[in-house]
Amino acid sequence: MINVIGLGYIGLPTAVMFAKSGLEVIGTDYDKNLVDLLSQGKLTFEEEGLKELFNEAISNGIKFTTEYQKTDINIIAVPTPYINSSKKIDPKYVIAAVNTVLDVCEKGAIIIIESTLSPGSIDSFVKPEIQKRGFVLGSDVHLVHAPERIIPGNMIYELEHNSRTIGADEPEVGEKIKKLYSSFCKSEIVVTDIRSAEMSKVVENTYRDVNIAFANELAKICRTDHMDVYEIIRIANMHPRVNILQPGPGVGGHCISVDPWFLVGDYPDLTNLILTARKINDSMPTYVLGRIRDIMREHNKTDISKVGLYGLAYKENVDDTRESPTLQLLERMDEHLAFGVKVYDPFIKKKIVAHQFMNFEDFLNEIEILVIMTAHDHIKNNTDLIKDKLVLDTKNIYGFDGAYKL
Ligand code: SAJ
Repeated sequence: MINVIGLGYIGLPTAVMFAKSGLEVIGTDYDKNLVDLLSQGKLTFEEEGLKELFNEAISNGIKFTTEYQKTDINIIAVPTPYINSSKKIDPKYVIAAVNTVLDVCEKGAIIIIESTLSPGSIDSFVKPEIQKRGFVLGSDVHLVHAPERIIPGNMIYELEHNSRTIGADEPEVGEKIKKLYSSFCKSEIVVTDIRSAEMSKVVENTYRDVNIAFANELAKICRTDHMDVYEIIRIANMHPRVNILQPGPGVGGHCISVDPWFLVGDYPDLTNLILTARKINDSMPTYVLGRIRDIMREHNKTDISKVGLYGLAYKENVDDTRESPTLQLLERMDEHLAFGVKVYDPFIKKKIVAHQFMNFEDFLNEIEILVIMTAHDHIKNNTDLIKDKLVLDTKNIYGFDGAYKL
């Protein structure tokens, strides 16, 4: 039996995927409310294809509980936030989960950590915790790091089709877990040591952050000298060895905007490029604020409450608002005493910020300047409704000639 601990964005899809493949799965989370909802067959977030998979898992007998299970396979998928002041990882949830597994697990159990960890975390935080409790690593308990790689919006497809990494310091344990994941993963599964697995995960997200920062810096350069950054990127990308990403209003989500900080926190003297990239991406919401101010000035507008931000989610077609550029922008506005800006996102069904509208047309009726922050298909399919607005299109989705860009 597999006990999946932490039923959030990663744990839940992983648990249902194993259950769909016919394995006995129990999902554990300390949030009783969440466990109750899942036990009643209700999903806690939206994700393409998740509902069908969840229903299949239920018919295959998946159970949800707040209790840790006595078993030999334990998968931990709890959050790993970073400490804002030191930029280092905060492993407290992983440590707590490991300790509770140790309270109940069978002798010889395998603990698989899926949560992202900074390189060396298992050696410095997890192993000492296990040894302190008198467990012998490699016989009483075995450790594996199997970092996830799935992208919100396409999680289910990617769970099956992305290759993945299994980090284990005991090769035979690595091979056993590789076999376990191949029950649903159709792609290559690489077995390596724990530290390389930790590092490669953080490197993947840092690579993307640095490359997005390059695109964002180009957008700023091009704006200064009235060049079209999108045209320049399009042309440059025709070179066979160039692949520039797209500029945008900032980098959100719980991965790309977080993981590079682990490297900065651990190697402060060596991370010039990575730190600069982080700063560039973090500067983008303020940059958008400057663009809004330019447009207001150009049109002699002074009323900030006539500005509407479209999109609260951190990226297109998801309902996830963690670290979202729009939330970052609202924070900046708040600091500058610019209150009253209107907000709308078709994916966000709960009020989470002031002046948030639940109906698109009501929102449009209240505003003169529309700032597209998230490229949901919804806005792409409704461009005819925004023709009479001044549009700042930070995602370059809107072909209309008069639209302002980053
Ligand atoms: N973004 C840009 N320009 C781009 C691409 C993205 O501004 O050209 C922005 C997005 O709008 C968003 C942010 O970056 O705000 C991050 O979005 P994303 O879609 O690039 O990635 P995430 O954070 O949703 O998921 C990433 C993925 N990692 C990589 O692509 C290397 C995913 O595979 C990981 O599983 C996930 O992080 C994770 O959990 O680590």
